[in-house]
Amino acid sequence: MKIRAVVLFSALSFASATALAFHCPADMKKIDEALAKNPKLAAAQMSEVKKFRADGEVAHKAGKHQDAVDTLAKAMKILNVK
Ligand SMILES: [Cu+2]
Repeated sequence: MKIRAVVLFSALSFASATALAFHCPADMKKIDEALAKNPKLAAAQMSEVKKFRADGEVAHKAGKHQDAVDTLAKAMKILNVK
């Protein structure tokens, strides 16, 4: 019974880590698409978006997917994309 729980738990945490790993590129794509449309943003907002986008990619490549998703979410909030 205990072993089952451990197996189930590791399967679940693996699945969520994998889901997050796919989440970041999807978010980056949304940000890039929004940026390609020349959104009407103040210069300060635009530089924030670009910073969050870059930081998110760095975190993603470092394997810190939760950090990446959180950072990319800030950029998406400014761009008003979901
Ligand atoms: Cu990631």
